[in-house]
Amino acid sequence: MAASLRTHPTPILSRGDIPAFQPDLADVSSVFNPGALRHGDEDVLLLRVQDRGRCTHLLPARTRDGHVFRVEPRDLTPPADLLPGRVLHHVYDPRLTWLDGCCHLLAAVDLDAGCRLLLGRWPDFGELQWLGLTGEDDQRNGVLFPRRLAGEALRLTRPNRPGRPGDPPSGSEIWLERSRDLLDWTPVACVARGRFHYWDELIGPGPPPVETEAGWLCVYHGVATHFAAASIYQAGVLLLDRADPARVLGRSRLNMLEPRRLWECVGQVGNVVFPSGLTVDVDAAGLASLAAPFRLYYGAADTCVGLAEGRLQDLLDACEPV
Ligand code: BMA
Repeated sequence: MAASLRTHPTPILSRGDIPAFQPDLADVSSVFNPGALRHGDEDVLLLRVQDRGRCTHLLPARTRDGHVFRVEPRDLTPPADLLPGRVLHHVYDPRLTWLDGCCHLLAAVDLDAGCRLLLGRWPDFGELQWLGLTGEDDQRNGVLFPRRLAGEALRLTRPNRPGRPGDPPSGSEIWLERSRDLLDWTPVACVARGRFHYWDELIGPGPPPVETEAGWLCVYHGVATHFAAASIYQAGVLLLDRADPARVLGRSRLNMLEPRRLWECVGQVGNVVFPSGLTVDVDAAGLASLAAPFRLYYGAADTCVGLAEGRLQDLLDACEPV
């Protein structure tokens, strides 16, 4: 039976935690949707920070316990002219994955032409190396698996399709894709579709899949739209086959996390919990024990960062056969 995740009663990071090391970062509006990675005995985060011009900045942070953070006075946002002939408006919602012996990330990037995914490497958590767009499809959420299968890297994405006239394109499918070079991707299979009328009508991948003996545990976000009357962002989980992740073994019927606390319901965008980073100890082969405790970092109301905790077994228990 699905259990909801235990959440910390207050935000673990809010705008007052952002150091004012450059003028635009004095008194920022918000910090939310961080990417996260376990490295040694620390969690390394890449925070999405919005200044008062509603420009996005990416700042690193570290924590040992998930509560006390050192936010580094470094802005890793790429320059607006990174891609020849195109203007980058915002780079946001980075998902960090340890792959090929290095931290890699996929982030959403707003261009004039729409939203794309931008690939980066973060060697030794120093300078971020931006490697380019991973295609010209409109995509907002992309996350790399932490291991190649048969030499091919894998990712989950959320293709955006046109919505109602005037609305930004959005997505109600999660796709598995494969690639050798991490830039050129080929769709493999649709692994989840939004369930109209229920908690996850629109969906997108969240933090990197976690490999366990039972399969890949993939936390995702779902949006209930209530016939366009609301957008309530929640989180649930998918279970994909370990050897063939195109095979879907399970999915949570109930959400495991939903906006309930005041700071999750009220903010820049109300009623949002947006899971973006999950950290857990893994063995040398990248396998996590189902008994392992995890930390799930999530953006709350596009304003601050919350923390949910549990054991991987809780995620597995929430999955019902599909
Ligand atoms: C999604 C993304 C997230 C954001 C969420 C709620 O579509 O754009 O960055 O947190 O909406 O506004």
